[in-house]
Amino acid sequence: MIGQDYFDLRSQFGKSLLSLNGLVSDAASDPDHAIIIQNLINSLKDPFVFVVVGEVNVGKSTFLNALFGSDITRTGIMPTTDKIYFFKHGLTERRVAITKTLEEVYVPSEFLKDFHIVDTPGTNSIEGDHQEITERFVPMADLVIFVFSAMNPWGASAWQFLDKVHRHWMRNVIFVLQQSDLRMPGELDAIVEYMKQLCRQRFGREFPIYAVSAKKAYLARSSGLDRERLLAESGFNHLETHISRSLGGSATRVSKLSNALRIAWDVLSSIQNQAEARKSNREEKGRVMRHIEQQLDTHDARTLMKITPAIEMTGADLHQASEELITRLHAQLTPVAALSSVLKERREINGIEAQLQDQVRTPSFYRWDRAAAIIEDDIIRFAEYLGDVVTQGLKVQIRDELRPDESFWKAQRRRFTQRMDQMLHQIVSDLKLEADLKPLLLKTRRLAAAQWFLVLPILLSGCYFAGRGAWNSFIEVEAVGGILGSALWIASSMMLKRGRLNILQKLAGALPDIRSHLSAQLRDDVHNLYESFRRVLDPTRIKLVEQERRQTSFNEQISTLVKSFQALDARLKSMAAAGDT
Ligand SMILES: Nc1nc2c(ncn2[C@@H]2O[C@H](COP(=O)(O)OP(=O)(O)OP(=O)(O)O)[C@@H](O)[C@H]2O)c(=O)[nH]1
Ligand SMILES: [Mg+2]
Repeated sequence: MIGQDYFDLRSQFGKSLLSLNGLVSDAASDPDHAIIIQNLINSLKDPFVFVVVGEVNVGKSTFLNALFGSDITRTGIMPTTDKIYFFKHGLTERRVAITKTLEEVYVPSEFLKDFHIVDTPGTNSIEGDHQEITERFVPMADLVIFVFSAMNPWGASAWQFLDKVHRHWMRNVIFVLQQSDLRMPGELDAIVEYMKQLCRQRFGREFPIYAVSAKKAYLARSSGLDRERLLAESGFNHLETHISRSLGGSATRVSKLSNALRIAWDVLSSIQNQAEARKSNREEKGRVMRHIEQQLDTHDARTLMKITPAIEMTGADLHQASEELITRLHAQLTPVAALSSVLKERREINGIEAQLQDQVRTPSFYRWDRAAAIIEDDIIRFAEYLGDVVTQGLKVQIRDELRPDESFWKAQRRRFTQRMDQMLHQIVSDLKLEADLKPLLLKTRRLAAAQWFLVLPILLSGCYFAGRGAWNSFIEVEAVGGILGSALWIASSMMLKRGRLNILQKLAGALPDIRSHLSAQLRDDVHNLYESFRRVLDPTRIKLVEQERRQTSFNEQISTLVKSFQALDARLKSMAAAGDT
């Protein structure tokens, strides 16, 4: 196709402009940008204008049909072009008379989207109308094709017409020596040479001249039979190469595309700047977000540190209560107390767990309430700080979400002290002090009963032998009683000692236990409160990540466009250079 290179470049440019258009709407940039780009896209559609001039019957219309492989000028139906026909693309075929010498013809041929064709009557038939063509159509033409018949290229009217063409537009003129099939090659060469000479004499310049046979070219294109040979003989190949090159290198077209590209660059740069600004804005927000995360960790640790002494003190309370309990149990868990328990059990262990809990709970309650107040205070102050940072740094209004109301804090305090209390209760009950002591009391009481009711009668029966002076028997009986009594005493003492030791160990073990449970609980509570700030910030965080993702793809699109604009620029420059030479 004629001008293929130019059209390729133009369609590439068109695609780039469409991508740019996409970026413009994505970036929600200046509304003018969309209009500018739309205008640029429309301007690319500007078709080339070809004007054909020549004497009657030299084959102008046939030439046009052959050039575009289409029977638009209908040489068959209307052999003589009687007025100026301006061919344009239309969805249906339609003719609009503009003046009595000019008619616009709309034809649904694809190539007419890119080329507007002006077919003119023979210069020798319209002497008076030369002016309309030279003044109206030649200046708008990208190419003015002067057609001469190879049979007689010397008709005066075409040359006189050329005299009237302003020198400025002469650079767009080419000569076509039509109907070349009617001449021998040698004759054609001589004619071409002579025409060149004539041009030099008459206009002080030469025009590109191509000897062609439109008849053969049209046949090649329409019938397809012996296509290559006919096309080669038609001389159209050279002519088309020349036209394509001159279209691509057309100074007006190249500068038009270059201007369009420059405008598109401007829009792209402005979008790029906007993207840069958005990027630094987002990065700044990212920094603020990271700062907030750090602050959350720091404050979380700080609050925890403030209330850690409460754990130590609760530990100390438990320690003291345990000491007191141990002292009391020591007094009770003796073999003597066991002996006296036979008549009446005075050793009291029911309720020792509850006492232990009460002893720790009373001061702790006050402490945990204080700790809850410290937490509340810290959280409220952090919420204030966070509200400021978020408003200023992230440009988001979340103050209300950050500030829980009074009822939240009441419930929070109650839950907190309750949980601490429950934990204390759980740890003390898990010691199972009473459950351990009960069988010990029972066993030692039984051992004591055995001493009273077995050993004492044996010892007393010794007196009977002593009264009779049977000292040997006395000694034997007393020895048996003594041994039995000592054995029971030792057994009871050891059992009680083990019991005391067991209690001691359990209470000693409870101390680190309560510390670690309380710490874990506190850590969780405080952490959950600070964590709720993170949750409030989640939507903002997600938005930032999403913005970053979109921005990355946006930047990729920008750099793809930059590359294609650079490639277009390079091609336009080389086209301009080719046009200059
Ligand atoms: N042998 C030969 N005849 C041709 C060629 N081109 C056109 N003709 C014939 O020349 C005659 C004129 O062709 P047109 O294309 O109508 O010429 P035109 O210059 O448009 O004529 P007007 O519109 O009357 O000025 C027709 O009979 C064509 O068949 C060619 O390349 N070789
Ligand atoms: Mg014609």
